[in-house]
Amino acid sequence: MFTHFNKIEKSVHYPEDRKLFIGLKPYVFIVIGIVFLATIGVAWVQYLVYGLPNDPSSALLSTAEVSVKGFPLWLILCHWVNFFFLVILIRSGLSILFDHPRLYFNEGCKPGSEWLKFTPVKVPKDKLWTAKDDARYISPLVGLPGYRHTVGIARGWHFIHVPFFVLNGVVFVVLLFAGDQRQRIVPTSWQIIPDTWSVFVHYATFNLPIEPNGFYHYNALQQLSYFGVIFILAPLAMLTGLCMSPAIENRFHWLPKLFGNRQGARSVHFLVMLSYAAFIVVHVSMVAITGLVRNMNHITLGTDNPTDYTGLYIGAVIILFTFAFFVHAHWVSWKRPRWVQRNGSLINENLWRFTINKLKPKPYFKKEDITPFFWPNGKLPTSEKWKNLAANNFKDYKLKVAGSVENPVELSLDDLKKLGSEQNITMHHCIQGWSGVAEWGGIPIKALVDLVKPHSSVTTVAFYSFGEGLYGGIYYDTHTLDNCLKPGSILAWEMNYETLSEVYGAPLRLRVENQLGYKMVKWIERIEFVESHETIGKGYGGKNEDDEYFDLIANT
Ligand SMILES: Nc1nc2c(c(=O)[nH]1)N[C@H]1C(S)=C(S)[C@@H](COP(=O)(O)O)O[C@H]1N2
Ligand SMILES: [Mo]
Repeated sequence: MFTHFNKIEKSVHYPEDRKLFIGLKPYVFIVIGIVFLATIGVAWVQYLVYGLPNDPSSALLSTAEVSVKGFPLWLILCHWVNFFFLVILIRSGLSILFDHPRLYFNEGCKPGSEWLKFTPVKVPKDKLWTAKDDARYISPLVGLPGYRHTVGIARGWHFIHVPFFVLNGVVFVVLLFAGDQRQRIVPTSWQIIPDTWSVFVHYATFNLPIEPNGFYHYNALQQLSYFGVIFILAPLAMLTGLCMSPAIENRFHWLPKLFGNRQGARSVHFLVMLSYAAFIVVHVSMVAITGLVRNMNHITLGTDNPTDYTGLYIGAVIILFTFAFFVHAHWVSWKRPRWVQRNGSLINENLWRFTINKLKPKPYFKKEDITPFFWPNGKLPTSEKWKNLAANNFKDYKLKVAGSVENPVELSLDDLKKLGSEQNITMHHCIQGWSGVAEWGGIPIKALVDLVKPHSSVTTVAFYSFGEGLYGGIYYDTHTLDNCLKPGSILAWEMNYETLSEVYGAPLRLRVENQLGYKMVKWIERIEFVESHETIGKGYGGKNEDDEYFDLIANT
């Protein structure tokens, strides 16, 4: 069954303990309870005390003078394309979530402060427990691709489809407003609010309201739900998605503030997904309950025929196609993972390289913002060389800087400190989803560049670690020279005003603030200036890019 995993991969992706666990903070139950009481509870009180309100849908039964009838082809296509993308985004998103199965509203991600977690693990205090250790298994029946620590491929699927999901939405909204279909969805009077409530009271108390024919009219609640899904959920999904990008967050600090902070945005992104999922369940149920055959003709053929099964068959074919797509996507994920990585980069790298990758990080955080917790990640080096250096407080450490340069050098920590230093307080964005704010002190990479004088053909800087990657072999990563010269790009020997500790990357670690965490090599052994990342390792730009199909440019 797991022929696609070798032994090491199996131990990472298919752990012994695969139990699903859902943990909610008690206050979340109180919030859910209040929401429940404020809606269904109030509906029942109204029903029991005052009786059922008038059903506003009775006014919608006459279809004689309706001007907008049925659904044009563009609307039908956009609807199904949207369905298809939404399922991909939800399934791949869940796979991403389970790589850091905790959701917070604070930016430090301290274990125990999460409002929701999908892990039974209590982070141990007496031993090193990294964010990678903390990743959880998710069934491939639910997540795309599922299993444990498959965030690279999951992100591939997610981000390949995001631009098309957005494009489909833009096409839909433009055509909606270009013609008269907007009248069906966009409310024109505040009367929609009390009408929606009346319809809701009917549903909540199991008194099915009058059902207008959706070919001509939606009831108020239906109209408002469709409006909300299109004009509230979709923009929220996009906005909260943008907030999680290190390149964007670092330049536009006000953006994640709309949701409190980056983790607030991540939590809202998840809640938007839940709302979409809930909408799909209710929407599909209602389609089935209120005249499946007729409704399916509406949304596949654009006809209003209560007996013709063609619409139902077309719908079934679309759903079968979606299912077949996922079977294929899972096969591709394991047999052709580079395909996912390559297409992800074809679309997104080109999109980002000329846009958000150019943004310059801006200083923002203050001393008080430093978070009390900062997830550690990566495998401590096990080499004798590093251990011996560490035993002597890295006094004998020499950073080698070479490659295509005029003036290769070897520098001790003291030499480096003489060359220059700066201190920055920044937010770290791990690909897994967690973040943390810390102070970093070290030498601007620019000072090194000025010293070694790279040849004009150099485009890329490679940083090699003393430590190994998850699947063995030296950990390394590359950055464009351009990103190494951005504000905040430093080699740090100091964290939170103390000497960088072993766990966090001693003697030196990288900070390049517009990138995700995996690009910030810890335990740096040497630096090489090169013409292209393709000549190093397997040629994808870094250890995780080689082995775990991560992105070369990590802006999102
Ligand atoms: N050598 C090495 N550097 C590494 C890693 C690693 O596994 N090995 N992990 C990276 C990842 S995924 C992250 S999020 C950050 C974590 O830095 P921290 O331990 O300071 O939080 O280090 C990065 N640098
Ligand atoms: Mo990370």
